[in-house]
Amino acid sequence: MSSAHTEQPGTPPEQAELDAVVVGAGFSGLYMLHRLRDTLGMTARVFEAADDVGGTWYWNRYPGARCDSESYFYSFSDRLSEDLLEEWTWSERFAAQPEILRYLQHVADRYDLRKDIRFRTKVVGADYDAATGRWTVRTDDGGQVTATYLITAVGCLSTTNLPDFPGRDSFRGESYHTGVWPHEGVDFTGKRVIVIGTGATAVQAVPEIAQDAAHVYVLQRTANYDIAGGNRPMDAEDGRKIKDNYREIWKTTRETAFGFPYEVADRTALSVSDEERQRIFAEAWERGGFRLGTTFNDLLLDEKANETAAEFLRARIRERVRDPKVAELLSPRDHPFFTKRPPLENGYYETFNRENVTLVDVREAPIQEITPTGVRTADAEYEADVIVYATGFDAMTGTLFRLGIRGRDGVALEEKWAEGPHSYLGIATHGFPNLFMITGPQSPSVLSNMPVSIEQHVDWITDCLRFLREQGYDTIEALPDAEDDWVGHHNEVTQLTLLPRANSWWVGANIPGKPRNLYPYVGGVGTYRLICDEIAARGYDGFGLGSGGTITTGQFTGAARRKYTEIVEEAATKAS
Ligand code: FAD
Ligand code: N01
Repeated sequence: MSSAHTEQPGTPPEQAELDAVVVGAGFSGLYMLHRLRDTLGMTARVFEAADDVGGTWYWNRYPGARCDSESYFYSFSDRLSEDLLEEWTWSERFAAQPEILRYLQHVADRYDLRKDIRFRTKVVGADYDAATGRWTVRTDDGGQVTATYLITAVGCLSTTNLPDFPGRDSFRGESYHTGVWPHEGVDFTGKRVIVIGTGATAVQAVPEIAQDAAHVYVLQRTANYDIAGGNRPMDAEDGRKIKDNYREIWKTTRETAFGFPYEVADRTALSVSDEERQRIFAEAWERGGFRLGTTFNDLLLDEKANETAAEFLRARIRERVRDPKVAELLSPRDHPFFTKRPPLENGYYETFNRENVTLVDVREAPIQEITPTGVRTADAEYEADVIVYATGFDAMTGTLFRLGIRGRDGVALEEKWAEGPHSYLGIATHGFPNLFMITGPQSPSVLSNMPVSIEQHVDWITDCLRFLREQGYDTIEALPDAEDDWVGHHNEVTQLTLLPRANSWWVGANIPGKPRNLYPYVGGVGTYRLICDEIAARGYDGFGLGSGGTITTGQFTGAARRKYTEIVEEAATKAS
């Protein structure tokens, strides 16, 4: 298996006493470092396993990789800098990986962030010492630093999932996981290629690979509802319009349910006639991107409403794929629309009209083993020169658990969360004082346009650290009652939606043995922000506060519960 990671000789291992350690140098780690250092004047170090900034956009270099939030809001907002918004112009509606990586490199340079980032350095352990109230963080180069605050910026999708197929290592050809793609690229010209998986990654990669390969076998276990992407170049006029309106755009992203600058329409799917519904779907389809999901407010809540969107999408597949049997195989029937993350596609379905592309149903005839020459399924053998694993990630907790975090009394995070995440707001968890998790499980995270959620968490953490300093504290810990209350609310909202119905990575179903829970919070980005703000405004309600590792004050009044109830009642009304 090839990897993008390049080993280079490092500088001597670090030994330092810091205010904060941040793990990860993607969107989250870069912005967090800027805030810690330049807003709060703290000493901070970022540890990053890769040899450059970028996170997702450093690792995922497979052909066709691009964002599916539109670039103009898949970036830092006016919270970071209005000048940067003015200065940077995106070349495409959905920028490709190299351009997003260049953007993040530009941010790192513009804010002089690299000098406090230690690259090629993996965090392998973090122990909380209750006697001193400090974290000791160990790195794979033998380094050891201590810090008052430990902030994870490790991303939700940064640990690859490589299924343990029998014989996997016996394959004599080349094999790659899309999430650790080689920097030099892969030449598919004239090669027979097997792609395993049909998630968002495969949907981007397959059309590109098919252009060069002799033949591509696409091994599909679950058909997805792919939405038209509608990518196109951005011209100067597009750029100007966005720049002229950025304040309004960013304000909207912070208030809407998914962190996009589109409002979810305030109507239910069955409240309009069939013709009207089709017209609304078709218009959203034409505009491309996730707008289709915002056409009606009950698509995630009501099965009948959902089925109208599902059938609209199946009809688009039938129109575009010539062979009716292939079209049917590509049409999802086993889960509601948007209960698995819908990929955005740009020509994916037409790819199956090519003579050199074969769709293989590995639900009907599962993969049995990887052989030296390819893949054997229950009913056939497929020979290949290259196997591409587009098999996704051990999302949300996969990377957090690999950090080796131990809180009070040496309890490991994975022990505490053995039955699934148990957090307060997805940011903190009892027993792990001064640990903050940017886009942690049970926060909106992957159910949102992530830069908006990342900025919200980073800004909230920054305000919290400032508050602690101003009040003479340096220790903060989620209280058990507050955490139970949050988890209870999280589960209640989840159960009102259709999301538990699908075997998605959102519920951990892609990883054998992973506890089945909804990992992201589905109550909405805008309302989640209000909850977090209210908790902060009440002196960090639900958190214990103190100094040197000792909590001396703090209570849980349930101040934000009013908001929880509103969210649940609103969802219940739409669902009925
Ligand atoms: P990441 O970008 O994942 O960065 C985390 C960093 O932590 C990595 O560089 C990793 O090397 C480092 N790290 C992890 N563990 C350690 C360790 N132990 N020691 C040191 N370093 C460590 N989201 C959207 O909202 N819109 C999109 O269009 C979109 N497109 C995506 C496309 C792809 C292909 C993928 C995989 C994800 C996409 N996402 C998208 C989600 C994306 O992950 C986030 O938008 C965002 O990039 C996350 O930034 P981050 O900084 O939080 O995490
Ligand atoms: O991963 P996935 P991904 N045998 O988990 C299949 C973001 N992203 O890398 O559905 C056979 O979605 C699995 O099958 P099934 C985005 O958030 C965004 O594609 O479990 N098949 C599935 O088809 C996205 O959701 C973009 O039945 C196996 C596939 O592998 C997330 O990253 C682009 C298998 C994995 O799909 C992850 O996307 C890319 C097995 N044992 C990614 N194990 C944008 O466009 C797994 N599969 C912005």
